[in-house]
Amino acid sequence: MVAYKRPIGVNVDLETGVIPGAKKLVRRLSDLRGYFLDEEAYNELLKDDPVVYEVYAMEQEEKEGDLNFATTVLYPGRVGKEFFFTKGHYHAKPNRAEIYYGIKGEGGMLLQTPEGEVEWIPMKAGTVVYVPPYWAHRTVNTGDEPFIFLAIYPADAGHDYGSIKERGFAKLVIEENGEIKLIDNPRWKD
Ligand code: S6P
Ligand code: ZN
Repeated sequence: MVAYKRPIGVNVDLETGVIPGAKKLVRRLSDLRGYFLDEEAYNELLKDDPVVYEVYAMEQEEKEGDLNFATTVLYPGRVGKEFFFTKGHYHAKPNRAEIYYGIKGEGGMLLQTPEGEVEWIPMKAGTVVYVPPYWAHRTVNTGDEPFIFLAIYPADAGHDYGSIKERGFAKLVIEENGEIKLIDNPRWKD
């Protein structure tokens, strides 16, 4: 006999990204130590320790076949030339895919295979991004207002932050002379 769970319907606040009843996670700059290239700029900004992003997650038990969903509110800002970003991760079960949907603001997603092949997908309200199995993914706020999006992912996907924390992505997303640029990450090692 199947133990039926109850369906859920919630309204995401499209201005703030809040999902009523969701679990809230806050990531401050101090949670992102070692992630940004410019350590001097990082330490200077750390005096205020700003919130870089918040996640509102509706998560189920980590079982195959079920789905989670979560909004992320990624604040505008930079550490040196680098735009604020989420930590970025592979899934602990690396073959699990994911869908993102842009709600507000502007930014993009950096994706990377374990071999270091990188893709950059610009995002704004209405953009749907398909994250294929095996690709690490990080979102970046390239605008001057909060960048808000919804993610839908398998409940058993999990997060593997380790290799991104150690090596980062092969590309950095920076602002230079008023332009958004992707440059090689000097700390990236194959
Ligand atoms: C989960 C999904 C998102 C991120 C969130 C924060 O699979 O990709 O909900 O968890 O955007 O990013 P991160 O890299 O700190 O988990
Ligand atoms: Zn994910």
